[in-house]
Amino acid sequence: MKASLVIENIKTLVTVRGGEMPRTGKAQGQAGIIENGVVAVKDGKIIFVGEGDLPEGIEISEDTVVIDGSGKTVTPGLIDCHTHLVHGGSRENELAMKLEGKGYLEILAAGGGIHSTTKATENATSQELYEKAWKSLQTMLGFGVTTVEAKSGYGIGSFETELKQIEVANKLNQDHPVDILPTFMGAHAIPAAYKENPDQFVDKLVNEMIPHIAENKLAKFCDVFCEEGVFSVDQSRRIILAAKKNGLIPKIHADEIVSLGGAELAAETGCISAEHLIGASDQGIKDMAEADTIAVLLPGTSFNLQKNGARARDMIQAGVPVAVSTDYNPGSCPSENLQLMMTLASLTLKMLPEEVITAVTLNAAAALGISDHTGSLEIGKNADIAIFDAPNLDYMIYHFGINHTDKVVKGGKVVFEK
Ligand code: IZC
Ligand code: ZN
Repeated sequence: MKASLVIENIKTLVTVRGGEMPRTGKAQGQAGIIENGVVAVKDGKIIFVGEGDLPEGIEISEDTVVIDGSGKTVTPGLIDCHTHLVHGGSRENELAMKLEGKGYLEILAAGGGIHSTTKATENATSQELYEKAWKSLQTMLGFGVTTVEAKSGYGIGSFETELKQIEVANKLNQDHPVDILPTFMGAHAIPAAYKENPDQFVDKLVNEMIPHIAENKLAKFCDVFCEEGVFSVDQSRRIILAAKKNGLIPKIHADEIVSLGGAELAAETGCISAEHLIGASDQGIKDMAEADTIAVLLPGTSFNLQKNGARARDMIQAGVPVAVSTDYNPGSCPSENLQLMMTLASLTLKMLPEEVITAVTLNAAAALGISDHTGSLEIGKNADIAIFDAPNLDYMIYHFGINHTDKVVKGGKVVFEK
C-alpha cells in the first residue's frame, strides 16, 4: 500500500490512542507517547502509527509527501471545543474598568459586556463577520488547531442576528480547512426588553428558536449561560430539556462566576459537557463523574477575570474527563492561542503535560461528539496532525507564550507551514 504522507524520525510522537472514549483519572495522564515514531497516511486517514521504520506493506512512492520529524513533537491536531468565534467588534474598553475592580457581571448588568458585542454583531454584515472569523481561524490553525466549536449568542433576542452568526459559522466550515461545529447559544443574556419577564424569553427560546435551529439542522449543539443575573438553574433546565427534545446536544456554561449548581444540572440533564466550572461544588463534581459529563475548563478565562482556576485536580481524581479550551471571545478571553491555554492549564490548574494534551485532543473531541474519527493518532482515524518544533511535550508547555507550530496536517493534507 502506498502512503500519501509519512512523518518519520519523530522525536516525540504523542498518539493519545486507545479508542474514542474520553480519558478519565490516571488514564487522562497516559497520552501514548512513542519515542522515534512514524505515522503514515492514505486517503486522508491514518494507516500506521508506530516506532522506528514503516512496516512491510506500507511504501513510500514518488508522490508521497515525506516530513522529517527529527527534533519535533507530533500530536493529534488540537481541538478547540469552546469558542465564541463569530462576533463583531472588540471590548478593550473594558480593560481599565476591570483594573479598577469592576466585575464581569457588573459590566454586563450595566449594559456593557455581552450587550456591547451584540450591538457590534448586529451592525456587522455577514461578510464582515466572515472575514473577522476567518482571520481568527487562520490564527487558530497556526497554533495547531484542526477543529473548532463556534457558538452564536450575540443576537440577544434578535433571532436574525443569531441566524447570521450560525450561517457564517456553517459557511466557514465549508470554506476553511479547519472543521467548525456550530452551537446555538440564544440563551447567552436576557434581552433588555425581557428584563422584567425573563421567562417569556425562555418561552421563545424553547418554543420557537430551538425548534427552528433543530429542524433546519443549523447547529449540532445548544448552550446556555447558567449564571446569576443571566439564566437561573430552572430556566437553564427548561432550555436544556427543549434542546434534547428537539435533537440538539446540550452544553452549559456552568458555575463560571457564581456557584449556582450548574455542574449538578449538567449531570442531571445529561449534557455532553459542562464548561468553566470555576465554582463547581463537590457534589457537582461527583455528579458529573457519575454521569460521564465532560468538564471543559477554560484557564484563559480565569486568568483574564483574575480568578482562581477550576479544580482540575479534584475533577481528575473524581473520574471526570477533563477537556481544555480557549473560550475565545471578545470579553473574558480575547485570545485564540490554545497553546497558551495548555500552559495555563498546567501552571494554574496543576495539570500534568500528558493530562493537558489529552484535554485538548481526545477529550475535546469527545466533548464535541467526534472522537470516533478524530482526536487521537490511530489507524482509521482522520489524519489531523500537528507538528511542533519542540523536542517533547513538557518543553512545549514550559516554553510559553510563543508559537511552537511547525506544520499542520488536516485530512491528510499539509494546510499550514511555518
Ligand atoms: O462575550 O462575554 N462568559 N459568555 C459567558 C462570555 C463569557 C462571552 C462574552
Ligand atoms: Zn463561553
